[in-house]
Amino acid sequence: MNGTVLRSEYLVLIVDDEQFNRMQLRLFIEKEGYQTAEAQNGREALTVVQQLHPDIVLLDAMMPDMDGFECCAQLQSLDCSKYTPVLMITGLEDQESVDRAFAAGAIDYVTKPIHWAVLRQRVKRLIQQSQLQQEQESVNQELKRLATIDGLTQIANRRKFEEYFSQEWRRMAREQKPLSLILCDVDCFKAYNDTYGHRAGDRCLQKVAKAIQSAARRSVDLVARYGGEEFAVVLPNTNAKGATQVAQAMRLAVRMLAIPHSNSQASFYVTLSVGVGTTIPVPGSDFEEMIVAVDRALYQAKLTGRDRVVI
Ligand code: GH3
Ligand code: MG
Ligand code: MG
Ligand code: MG
Repeated sequence: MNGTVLRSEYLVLIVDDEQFNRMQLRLFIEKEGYQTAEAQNGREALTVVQQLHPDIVLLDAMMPDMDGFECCAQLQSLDCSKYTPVLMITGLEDQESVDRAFAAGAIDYVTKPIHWAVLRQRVKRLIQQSQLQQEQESVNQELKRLATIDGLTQIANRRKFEEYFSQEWRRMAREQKPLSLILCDVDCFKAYNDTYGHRAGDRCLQKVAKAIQSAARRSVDLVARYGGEEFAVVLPNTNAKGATQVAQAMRLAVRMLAIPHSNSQASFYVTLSVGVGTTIPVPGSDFEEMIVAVDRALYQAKLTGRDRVVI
């Protein structure tokens, strides 16, 4: 962290009920190159934090109309400030006050009269740490997102499918509502690769994934790449009729891509075989059986000529 250059636009919120204290802090903080905002009590501080999103809060403990301890606790519970460091600056030196401040979520504690050289270092370090923490947080979120996405098609991967299907299985069991599952498999895809090459096969899978995705219209529907040229679709709160309509729409969407396939046994174009199943899950039961049943329906679609939906 040494050598990190601080942005000049960092905003420090100064919260103190005494105007003289605020002024003294402001002059010092601004001389250090920060911007400042002020609040006279905890309640005002909460409002300012939500409006201006300061990078750090310097918080007095004893103030009328919401003291520093209560304010600090509330800042932790706000989405916009849960990572904002709170530095308590107070005349209270007793153990109970120190304990209360840390219990409320303060990240550090400085007593009055202020040791300015120490305050300077603390403010700088706390802002740096909080910036790093926020960067780390967004990297973690991105990694989490990437772990659920298939690299080739950019739709959900099998891991995401299993997580979502199991979650919706339990939810539909609780609510005693129908859950539908669709499994799709591209027809004669080995022959497609053999005819047009593996790279063309990859591009075909990307288009097929998009077409299937476009036929799943609700935000709760999940389309995932289940395996090589297989896709799984989770349709919560959907009965057999609804699921069959979605399945037909998916089959048609792929057919309408009109991707030529001269060596398919089913058509002159790339087509999809689709298996559909619907059930109201029994609470506590396993979802594996449903996957097996829908896979069997898909197999029937293959046996009976491909490019079709079987329930
Ligand atoms: P069926 O109609 O019975 O499903 O026949 P099929 O040829 O589609 O089925 P099979 O399981 O024999 O072959 C699947 C093929 O899909 C073989 C495999 O190389 C290809 N495949 C799987 N994943 C990918 C991929 O990511 N890219 C490409 N280009 N091909 C893939
Ligand atoms: Mg005070
Ligand atoms: Mg297959
Ligand atoms: Mg296939």
